[in-house]
Amino acid sequence: MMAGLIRVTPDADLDEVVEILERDGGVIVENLVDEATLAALWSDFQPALDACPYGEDWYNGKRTRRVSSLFARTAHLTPVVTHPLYLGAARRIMQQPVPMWIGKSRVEMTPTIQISGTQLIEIHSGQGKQPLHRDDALHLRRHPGPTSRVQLMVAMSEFTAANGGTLVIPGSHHWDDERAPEQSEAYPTEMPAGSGLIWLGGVYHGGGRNTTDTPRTGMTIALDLGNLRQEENQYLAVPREAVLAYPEEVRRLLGYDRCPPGLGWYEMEDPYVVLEADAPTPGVPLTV
Ligand SMILES: O=C(O)CCC(=O)C(=O)O
Repeated sequence: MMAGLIRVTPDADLDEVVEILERDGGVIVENLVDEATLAALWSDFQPALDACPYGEDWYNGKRTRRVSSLFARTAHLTPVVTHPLYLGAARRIMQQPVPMWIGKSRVEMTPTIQISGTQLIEIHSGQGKQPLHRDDALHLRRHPGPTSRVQLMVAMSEFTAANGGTLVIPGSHHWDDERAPEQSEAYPTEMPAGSGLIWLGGVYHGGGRNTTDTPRTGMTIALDLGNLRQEENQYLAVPREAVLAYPEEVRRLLGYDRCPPGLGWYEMEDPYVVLEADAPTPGVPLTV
């Protein structure tokens, strides 16, 4: 069996990172988030984490705190979600042109990608291992097949084997839907605060057991193909003012974008115009 995941520096070559991801299903990027951004995120998220109760079921973890709607809680996620190795790899892997006929025209349509789910996951002392799972199973898809999700887990605090660092089975995105994952095949993700684990949606993984007396805090963001339903409903989770605090690329990633040839339109237009309109009201023509 192959060893744990490869580590790269933030200035690694994108081609190399894509090759690693397609082969191993995951990669660790050192220093993905700079210290100032990490501190700003902690300051915006700490009150919500402190106020958050533990999960209520075995899957989400009865000793785990989960805080969602992250783009509504901070305006500091741009350098994280647009990191060249994360967004770059997600675009390269998922935005594959799809050929089709429209009448007698042979055309190719390239899908968009979108932010699907966001969450802080704080695993506390006494939390056991989460069942290993594939996150792209949310879309009830079959494996193996083209990647429809590329996900990031940023270590907000250090991840170790002892404190619940994400368990990953390298290469498991190549498996079919019959082979079951075994905990003995999984490697813990060990990385200092500020580093990030990038993995493909078809990779079996899960939160680890925390046997220490300090919590392990991770922040996950998932990018999915734009023709799939978002895991977390970003239109409900992130109010308009919070969306407007982000630059155009991030606003589009939050779902204000049209996936070719024509998914997600508003009044038959690119939904991005809704963010530029004065006061969009359903059924009323836009005044931009
Ligand atoms: O917290 C982690 O390390 C992973 C959690 C996870 O995979 C999940 O909740 O789906």
